[in-house]
Amino acid sequence: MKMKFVGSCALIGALTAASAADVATWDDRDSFLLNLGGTAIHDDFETYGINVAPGARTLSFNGFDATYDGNDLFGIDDVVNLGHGTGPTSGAQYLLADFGSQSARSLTFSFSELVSDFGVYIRDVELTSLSYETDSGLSGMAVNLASNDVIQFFGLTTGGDESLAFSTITFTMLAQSGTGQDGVMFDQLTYVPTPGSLALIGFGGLAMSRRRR
Ligand SMILES: [Ca+2]
Ligand SMILES: [Ca+2]
Ligand SMILES: [Ca+2]
Repeated sequence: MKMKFVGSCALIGALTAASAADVATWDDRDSFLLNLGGTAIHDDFETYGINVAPGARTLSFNGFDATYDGNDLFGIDDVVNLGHGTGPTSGAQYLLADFGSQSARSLTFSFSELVSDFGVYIRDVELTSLSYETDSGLSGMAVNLASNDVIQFFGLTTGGDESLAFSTITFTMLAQSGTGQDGVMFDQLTYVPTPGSLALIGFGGLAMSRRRR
């Protein structure tokens, strides 16, 4: 089993030992999928139009947004043979984000509900490594510097601890190992809304129906 516990001092200090031990990151998608805390929603980036373009912006998907803060290429792309790697890990499309050029850049996924678990394939990381950070205070290394066309998986599960559920997860490039852009492909994204967020949606719907009376 390929699994490692999240073990930062700050995290352990802020949590009980039991809940901290339930947080895990995964570099193997099959193991990640076996350890989800609820019903998963999968997005293969196949149902959107091609919209790759240069510049910082936010794109909306089904149940989440993706915000890129760089000035290079970002968006849904379908180029399979890139000449320096290949694109999707599944289907014909993927979410492309260019990192690199000696300045820190980030990609943030923002969810409309709190999520307990998140995972995604990250392909072709060859100039930098990517760290991750959630708005619930979880952070660490997502994927290490690899070589051309290597497919890596990053998964994060919170073990059902509602205090660790998050609505954003940000991937930020670390020190760059060379010059130029590093096109990185994200594909087969998975997230699990928490039962609490579903209850909140139900409650909100009830409140709205009451106001309409
Ligand atoms: Ca795909
Ligand atoms: Ca490449
Ligand atoms: Ca690359």
